[in-house]
Amino acid sequence: MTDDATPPDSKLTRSKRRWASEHKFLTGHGARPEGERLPPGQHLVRDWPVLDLGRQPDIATDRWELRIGGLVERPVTLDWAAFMALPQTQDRSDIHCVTTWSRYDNEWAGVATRDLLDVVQPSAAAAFVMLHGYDGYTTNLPLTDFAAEQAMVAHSWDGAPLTRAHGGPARLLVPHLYLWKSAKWLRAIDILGADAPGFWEVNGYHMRGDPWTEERYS
Ligand SMILES: Nc1nc2c(c(=O)[nH]1)N[C@H]1C(S)=C(S)[C@@H](COP(=O)(O)O)O[C@H]1N2
Ligand SMILES: [Mo]
Repeated sequence: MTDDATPPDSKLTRSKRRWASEHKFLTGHGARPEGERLPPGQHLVRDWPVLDLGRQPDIATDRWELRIGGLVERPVTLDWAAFMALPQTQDRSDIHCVTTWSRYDNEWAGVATRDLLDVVQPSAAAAFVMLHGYDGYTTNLPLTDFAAEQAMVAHSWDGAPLTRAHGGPARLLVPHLYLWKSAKWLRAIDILGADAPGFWEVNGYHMRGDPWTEERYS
C-alpha cells in the first residue's frame, strides 16, 4: 500500500496525524538532554511568581466560557459545566519562565488539550493555535506543541482551584515550552492554518519557545 493510494481519512492517515500530535517516535521534548531537569540559563525558585499585563480579569465560573473554533469540524463553546464534564486529567510538571525562573513539581488538574481536540476535530489544514485570554492577551504556538502529552487547560494547581492571579478559573498549561505560551484566563482557542504572532511574539519573543534550546527571543 502506498501513500498515494491511501484515502485521506484512512486508518493509517488518522494514526499518522495522531502520532504527529503526540510527537511519536521522537526521543523527547525538544532538545532536552537525558537526565537534565533545569534548562540552560534558568534558576530554581520555590515560590510561584505572578506575571501578566497587570489586568487580572475576575471571571466567575457561571459566566466563564471557552470557545474553540477556526479550522475544526465542530466548533464549540463550552460553559463551566460542559468543560468539567469532559475527561479530567492530572499531571505533575515543571514550569520555566523566560525571565529565567523555573519551578519544579507543579500538580495540575484539568482537561487535556488532546481531549479538547477530540471534541472539535481539527481539519487537515490545521497547524497552529492562537490562544486568547479574558484580559486581551494572545499567544501562538504550533498545534503539535498545543497537543503535547502534558498540555492541558488547567483549573487546579496543587489540589486547589487555580487562583485568579495565576489565571483562574482556567488557563492553558504547556509545560515543555516557556510559560508565556500558557495563556491565563483562557477565553478562546483558535485553530489556524498559518502561524501568526501573539502579544509577546509581536514584541520580539520566539514563535515557539522551547526552553531547552533557549528559544527566548526571535
Ligand atoms: N492571559 C494572560 N496569560 C498570560 C500572561 C498575560 O499577561 N495574560 N502572561 C504570560 C507570561 S509572560 C507568563 S511568564 C505567565 C505567568 O504565569 P503566572 O503568573 O501564573 O506565573 O503567564 C503567561 N500567560
Ligand atoms: Mo513571561
